[in-house]
Amino acid sequence: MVFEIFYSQLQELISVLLYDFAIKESKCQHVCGVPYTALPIATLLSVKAKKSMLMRRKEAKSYGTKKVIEGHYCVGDSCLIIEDVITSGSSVMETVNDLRKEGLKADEAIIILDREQGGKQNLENNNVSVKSLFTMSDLIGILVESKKVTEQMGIDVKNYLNNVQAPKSVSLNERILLPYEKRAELTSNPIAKKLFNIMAVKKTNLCISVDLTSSIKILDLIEQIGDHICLVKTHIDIIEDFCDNFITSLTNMAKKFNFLILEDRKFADIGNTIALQYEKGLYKINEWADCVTCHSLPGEGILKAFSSSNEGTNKGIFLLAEMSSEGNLITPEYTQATVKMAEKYSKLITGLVCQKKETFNNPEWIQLTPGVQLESSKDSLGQVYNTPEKVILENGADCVVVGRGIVFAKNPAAEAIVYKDTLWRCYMKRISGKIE
Ligand code: S5P
Repeated sequence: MVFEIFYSQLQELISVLLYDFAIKESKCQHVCGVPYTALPIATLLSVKAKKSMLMRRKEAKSYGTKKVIEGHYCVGDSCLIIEDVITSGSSVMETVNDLRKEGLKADEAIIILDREQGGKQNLENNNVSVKSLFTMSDLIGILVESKKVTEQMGIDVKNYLNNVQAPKSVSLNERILLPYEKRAELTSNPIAKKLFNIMAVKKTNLCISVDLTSSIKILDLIEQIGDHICLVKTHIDIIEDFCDNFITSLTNMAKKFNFLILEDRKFADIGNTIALQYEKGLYKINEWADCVTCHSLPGEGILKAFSSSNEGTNKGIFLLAEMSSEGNLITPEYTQATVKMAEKYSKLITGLVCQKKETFNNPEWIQLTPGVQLESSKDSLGQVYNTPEKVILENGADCVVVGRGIVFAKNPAAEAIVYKDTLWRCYMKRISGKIE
């Protein structure tokens, strides 16, 4: 969109239109252009509207004041953000965050062109109202009408914009601060919606990992702790006396106690094999598991396979972005590539299995974090345990996996209550924003 600065008449016309459209009546004291392409138009508007201009540096100076926001302002002043184009809204959000850190009110953004790919919604989720001079639909309509592009091209562009939406985002702090019931409203994955709601209603974010090899013992354990959990995580292939009745009993318990079932199969093969492992064989996982875990290692084919297997059904995937075990080979680049892959298949994704809050900030997904016991420790085979406080308050976990900490406790039912209460207290503290 930077082209407008190459034509002085066009620049003047746009600044007049923007001025009449949104600045004339505004009571704000300052304007601030999103660096760099909106700086020229923001300068023109600041002169025309006689409002002082603030300038946001993308990198703070390494000498002098080291300020990120330059200009004359007082805490509490309001500042209008000017941007040329929005797609996801993330550039506007960076400027908003820096202005807010200075104590300025930055609650309105004026945009020349909204590409209608989710940016407006993302900004509104962050309490920034958006006014755009044009939307992409307006522009395409004008181009089709004046026969500058064909009708078919107009339809293709609109379909593209509908299909390629920016991931929903709120600032990192807000993902962590938003209560589960709010996130249930935001998410587009049906299993994430259910799980957020179950956590909110039952007041538990405890997932039990029932790593036992006897079906009777598993059912007996769940009968004791069913009221205190939101999710049961199985490794179906370790059960020595597996039979279809076990699945019937497990799914009946899921209804009775209102929890979901996650089969921790950690799929990691080519798409075709995944489809067979998911739907066929002894376990027919797709018939009873609400969601499964899956590695991103083989590439997108794995998610395509689940997409077609799950067509028309309400299922979800937890993608492994990080692991809890010592010396695992996952690198930061792998983790970020996994998050990118998840974004492309956002509707299918219930959440990510990961260890750090920085891993993602999409509030639609659930951060499932294993490797948790009441004391930090390790087992003899590389498992690393963090405490409930650490994983919820520092590391951003939304739903916490506990296995042996409960399963092998002297009194699993009593221990489940201790975990549930501790984890819930940490979550309540987190959403209150009172984390030191
Ligand atoms: O990174 C991971 C991912 C998973 S799903 N680390 C893990 O430990 N898990 C699983 O969580 C693991 O397969 C096991 O079933 C559970 C942790 O069990 P615990 O007994 O160590 O609490």
